[in-house]
Amino acid sequence: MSKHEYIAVSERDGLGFIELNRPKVLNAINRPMVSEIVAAFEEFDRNENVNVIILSGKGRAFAAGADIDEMSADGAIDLELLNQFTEWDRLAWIKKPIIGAVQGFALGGGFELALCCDLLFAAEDASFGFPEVNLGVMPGAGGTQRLTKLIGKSRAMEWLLSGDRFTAQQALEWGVINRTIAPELLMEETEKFAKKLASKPPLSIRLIKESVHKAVDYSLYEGMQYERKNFYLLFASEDQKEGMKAFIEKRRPHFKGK
Ligand code: DAK
Repeated sequence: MSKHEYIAVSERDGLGFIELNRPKVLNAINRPMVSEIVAAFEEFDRNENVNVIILSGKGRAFAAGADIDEMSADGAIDLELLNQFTEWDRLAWIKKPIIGAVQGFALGGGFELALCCDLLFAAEDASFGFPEVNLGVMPGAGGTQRLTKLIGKSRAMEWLLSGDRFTAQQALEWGVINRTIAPELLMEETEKFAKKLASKPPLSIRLIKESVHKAVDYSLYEGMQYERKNFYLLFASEDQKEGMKAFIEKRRPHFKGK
């Protein structure tokens, strides 16, 4: 029996798959599901056979937000004592690249989860939004921060204040997602791209991801110092020796992730 109740987890060909698995409620994210998601990401991050992680949702949604039934009776002090965002924050520390494959709705906490991915591929009929304002609350798992850093204040304001749903096309034009894909090809195309990343030297991929994330928070000069240290660090890897030797010998490199 799977140890997961709310997600499905599998791995093959260097890829780790996490699928949100509450399709009857459009993958509404409840608390045990958050714990399962975070634990699955951390396990893949430690798993030597996995280079890239793909996150998707089962059924007609990626995720329609946090579970409203579960949240409806919460009080402010309950939430403070529960302190569940600390667990959610650990998603930011995952070192391997995460690709989100979004079909159907990505709303509220579901959209916030998507924004924790490094790359987002979406089905042409996907829709994104922050409807929290219509419930008398607001995003609490990074939505106002991550979206604003991604698309700027004006666009983020429109998205967050209106609570409207936006199409995948709009998300693409505003730089929220990387590409749109025909719904029936979403997983196939996402997997193809993920396999390309999985064939690259894993340490380079890891340190590029880390450096890009620093660019979001650091000043340009601090970020460039950070980048430089990571650049130097890669010269301590066997893969750097192999990559450059293979180029000189005009052959394909064999990377080991060391
Ligand atoms: N929670 C609970 N159930 C949900 C749900 C949700 N967010 N979204 C959908 N469902 C359930 C519906 O109640 C329905 O259940 P039954 O009636 O069949 O039992 C089933 O899924 C199918 O939904 P609909 O019948 O409504 O389907 P439609 O196609 O008509 O409409 C919809 C689809 C996505 C437009 C609609 O379901 C909808 O508006 N859903 C709610 C969207 C929403 O407001 N989401 C934002 C929730 S606030 C946190 C992290 C994040 C957050 C909080 C805490 N921690 C780490 C602590 C974030 C907060 C939010 O996300």
